[in-house]
Amino acid sequence: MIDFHYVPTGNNLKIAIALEELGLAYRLVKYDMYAGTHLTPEFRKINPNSKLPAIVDSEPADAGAPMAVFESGAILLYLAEKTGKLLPAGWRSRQEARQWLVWQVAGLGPMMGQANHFVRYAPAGQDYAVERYLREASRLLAVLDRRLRQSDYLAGEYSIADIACYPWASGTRGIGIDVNEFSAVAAWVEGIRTRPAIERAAAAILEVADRAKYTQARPQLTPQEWSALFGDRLLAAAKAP
Ligand SMILES: N[C@@H](CCC(=O)N[C@@H](CS)C(=O)NCC(=O)O)C(=O)O
Repeated sequence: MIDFHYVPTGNNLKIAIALEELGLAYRLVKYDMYAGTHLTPEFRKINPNSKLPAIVDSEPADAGAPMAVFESGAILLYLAEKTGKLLPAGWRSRQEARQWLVWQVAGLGPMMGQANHFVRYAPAGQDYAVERYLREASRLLAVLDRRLRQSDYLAGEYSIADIACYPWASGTRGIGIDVNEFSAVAAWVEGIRTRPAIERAAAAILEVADRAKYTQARPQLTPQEWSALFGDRLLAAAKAP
């Protein structure tokens, strides 16, 4: 059994998709990032970075103590290694899958994440930051588009690299980018969206009430919520003994 610690966002959808694609048994442990319910010493033992997603596998490969894994890219690699699936068998394609996975967690995710912050959460008037991150998000989507014009999937066959990129590429509307500007990305998103595992994953973690809460154009946070998400409370949780 795998405990899947999550909040209903794109980084977490990656893990729900992989768990569903792989048919692994999992138990959902939900947090409220606006309320800061993950900012506890208990959760920091699972993820020293206090972010979601994280998993705890009670049946690890070494038959030892339960294994906690954090960082969505590391979790995807862990699940692929555990099952021997969702990573190409061929050596060269496997290198491709790893490269696109790391590209997503080091590039597409952080840049779109910053675009999301400055477009949706930051006080108005941050034009430089908005333009900088939107331009970078568009550049990265153009890189993805070029790759997907050469290949149906990022590593030639459907893999954890596609699963990592999908939630971001399918969620560009939130930052005001029309995915149809990138026709190969749009076609690839549509192809993935109709996979049964994607529907099951979305149904498992993206409840209707949460979608409204997390996808508002300009979320109006209370001072307490802002502090937990971006402010002193977030910092204090990391510094706490
Ligand atoms: N690089 C991390 C990013 C994780 C992350 O930023 N998660 C967000 C939700 S998408 C979160 O936990 N936010 C709450 C917080 O920052 O306190 C990963 O890929 O797992």
